Amino acid sequence: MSYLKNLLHEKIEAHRPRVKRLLTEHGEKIINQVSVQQVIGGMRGIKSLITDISYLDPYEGIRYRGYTLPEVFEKLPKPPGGKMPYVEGLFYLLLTGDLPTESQVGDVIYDSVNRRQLPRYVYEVIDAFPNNSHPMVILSSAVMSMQRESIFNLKYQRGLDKLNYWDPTYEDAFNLVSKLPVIGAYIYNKLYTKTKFVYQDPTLDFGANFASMINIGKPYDDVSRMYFILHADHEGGNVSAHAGHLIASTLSDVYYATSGMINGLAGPLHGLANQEVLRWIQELRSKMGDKVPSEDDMKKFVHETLQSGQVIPGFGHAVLRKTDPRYSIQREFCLEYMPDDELFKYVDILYKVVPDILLEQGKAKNPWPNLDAQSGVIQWHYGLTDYDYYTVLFSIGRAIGVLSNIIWDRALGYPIERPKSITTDMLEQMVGIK
Ligand code: CMX
Repeated sequence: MSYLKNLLHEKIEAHRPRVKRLLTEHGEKIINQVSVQQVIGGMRGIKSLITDISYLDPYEGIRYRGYTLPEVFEKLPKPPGGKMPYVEGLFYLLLTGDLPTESQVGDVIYDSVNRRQLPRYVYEVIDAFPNNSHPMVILSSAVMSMQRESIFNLKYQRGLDKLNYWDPTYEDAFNLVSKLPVIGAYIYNKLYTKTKFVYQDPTLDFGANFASMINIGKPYDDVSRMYFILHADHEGGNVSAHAGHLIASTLSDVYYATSGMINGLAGPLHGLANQEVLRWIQELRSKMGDKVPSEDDMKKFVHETLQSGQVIPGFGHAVLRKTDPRYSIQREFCLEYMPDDELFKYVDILYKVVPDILLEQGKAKNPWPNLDAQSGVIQWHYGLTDYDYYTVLFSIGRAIGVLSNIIWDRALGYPIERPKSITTDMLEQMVGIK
C-alpha cells in the first residue's frame, strides 16, 4: 500500500468514531430550521450536508482543509523554478488534511504517472464526436465510457464489505484524477489544433504535463497548476460537488458520479460562466474595435445586458458576500504577469463598474466578482482562445475535490441521499393560507 493510501486509512479509522458518536449521542439535536423561502429558493443556506475537505465562509472565501488559498499556495511544495504548487500536493492535502513534504508529493506523482494511460477505446469515443460538439459533452461522455474500468463496481459485484468500500473507490478516483488531464488534452487537440494526438511526458507533474500535452510553453505549466488548484473545491453544496456526492451516494461508481458532476458544471450559472464572460467581453470588443472601453462605455454595455434580461456573467454568488479570493488571486497574477493585456483591462474596468450597478439594481445579494470573471482572460492571454473549452479546465480541477469527497463519503458510510419534497398545497397549509 502506498504511503498516501496508508495514511488515508489511518485517518479514516480515526474519524469513524467521531461520526458514530455524533449519531448515537446527538442524533436528535436540532441545528437548523427551514424557511419557506429556502424550500422554494433552491435550499440556500440549509445546513444539511457534511464535508471536511473544504469550507466556504461568505466573507473570507474558501478554505481547503482549514487553509486559506494564499496559505495553500504558500505552503504546498512547488517544482524547481515553479511559482505554483504541485497539483498532486493538493490532492494529498484534500485527502488527508496534512501538508505533504516534497518527497511525499514525489510519491504521489510517481503513482499518478502510472495511472495516466487511457484505454484505446476512449480515444475512439472522443474521435467519434463531430468537431462542433461542445467539449463538455465530449468530456462527460469520455468519462462515462470508462465506467467499465471501475474497480469498485467489479469488487462490489463480487461482494465487498461496507467498511472497505473506500479502498476500491480510492483506486478508481486516483485513476480518474490522473487520466482527466489526458482526456482533456486529447479533446483540446482534436477540436482546436486538429492534431488528434497526445504525447504524455512521464517526467512531468500534473500541471506541466497538461501544458505540454496541449503544447503551450512556460509559464503555462504554472498557469495550469494555479487553475486546477483554484477550481478544486468549494464545499459540498455547489451544483458540481453536490451532484457528484448525490450520484455516488447510490453507490454508483466514480465514473458515473464524475460524468454527472461535469454535466452540472456545464450550466451557465455555474462553471460555464467562465466561457460566458469571454463571449460577453468579445461581444463588446467587436463593438469597440481597437479602442479599450471607457468606464462610461462599460456601464452602458452592462446596463444593456441587464435590460435584455440577462445576468452579468462572473458576478454574484449563492454563498459569497465579498470579492471571491479566487478572483483576487488571479487578479494579482494578471497584475504581475500580464498588466498590459487588453482583455485584462476590460476585466479591470468591469470590476470598477459592475458592483455599483448591481447594487443600484438591488436584486443580486452579492454584487462582487466570482472566479469566473477573471479566469478566461488568463487562458486567452496564454493562447487558449477557444473559450468553449474553459469549463473543461474547471472540470479537471473540480474533479480533484469531488473525488476526494466521494472517497470520504464511502469511508464514513454516508447513506443514499433522500430529502423530502412537499406539494405547494401542503406548503400553503403549513403557513396558514389554506
Ligand atoms: N447579474 C444580474 N443579476 C444577478 C446576478 C448577476 N451577476 N447575480 C444575481 N442576480 C439576480 C438573480 O438572477 C436573481 O434575480 P431574480 O430575483 O430575478 O431571479 C437575484 O439577483 C437574486 O439572486 P441571488 O440570490 O443574489 O443569487 P443566486 O444565489 O440565486 O445565484 C448565481 C447565484 C451565481 C447563479 C448568480 O449570482 C448569477 O447568475 N451570476 C452570474 C453567473 C455566474 O457568474 N455564475 C458563476 C458562479 C460561480 C461558479 O459556480 O462558477
